[in-house]
Amino acid sequence: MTLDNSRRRFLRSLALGGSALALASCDRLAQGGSFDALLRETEKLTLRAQRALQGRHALAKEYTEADLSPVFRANGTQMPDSDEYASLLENHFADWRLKVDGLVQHPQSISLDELKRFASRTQITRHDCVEGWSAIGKWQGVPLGRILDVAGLKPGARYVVFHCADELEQTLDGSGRYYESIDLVDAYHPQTILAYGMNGKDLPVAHGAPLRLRVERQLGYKQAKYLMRIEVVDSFAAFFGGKGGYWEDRGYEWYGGI
Ligand SMILES: Nc1nc2c(c(=O)[nH]1)N[C@H]1C(S)=C(S)[C@@H](COP(=O)(O)O)O[C@H]1N2
Ligand SMILES: [Mo]
Repeated sequence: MTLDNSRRRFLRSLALGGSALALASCDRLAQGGSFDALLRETEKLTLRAQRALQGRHALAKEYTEADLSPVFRANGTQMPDSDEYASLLENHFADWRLKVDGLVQHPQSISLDELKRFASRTQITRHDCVEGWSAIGKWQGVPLGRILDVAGLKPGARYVVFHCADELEQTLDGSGRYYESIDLVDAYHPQTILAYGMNGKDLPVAHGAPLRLRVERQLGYKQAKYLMRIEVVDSFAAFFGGKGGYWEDRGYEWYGGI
């Protein structure tokens, strides 16, 4: 019996209900190889059920080079407007450091060269902005989990807050500065990376140079650009509007699941 045949019979037995399924299964038991086919079908059902249950652990779809968008639009800040950023850029980010602090055992100050020496991950994914546009890009960077492991989480750690270089509004209390946050499930997701490369080149300024977050199961506004500091916290209630991000403080969902 061919696989196609056995699949058809399996599906038909499902349509016919329990007793027919029992008969079909016995039939299969007698036939060895086709019983394997039945198992494979069952496995597929289990996988689908698991994915549905796991939800946030599932991988975002990855694409191929042929799918890359010819134009990847830049959105939000495209050049941070500060003297500090201007001088970092002028020096090709040689003086830039990623600070990692908060609820960590070993606070870090990591240069771009050091980041590039960690094993990297490259992924081609689709970016979806709430404003209604999407683009497929290739991202290269260090898994965030690797950096968190180097820093060592302290008990009580629950969220990772990303502090960015750009201000969207000039305010006295700093609440106009872009920031974002994710929980540790997303922080340790294999596709969550600190990206320094885009489409095979250094991350362009318009897209967040020298470093941005890619958290692929979530919407565009979670993909914080111009990273300066990563802070591990037990709550983000004390930051600015208390909702965990610049746009969240202005009404967007904190979990921007796609
Ligand atoms: N620091 C910072 N990060 C940001 C933004 C921003 O304005 N500043 N805009 C967000 C939004 S709404 C989107 S859609 C993406 C846009 O990324 P892109 O410019 O690479 O397309 O960055 C997100 N991250
Ligand atoms: Mo966006």
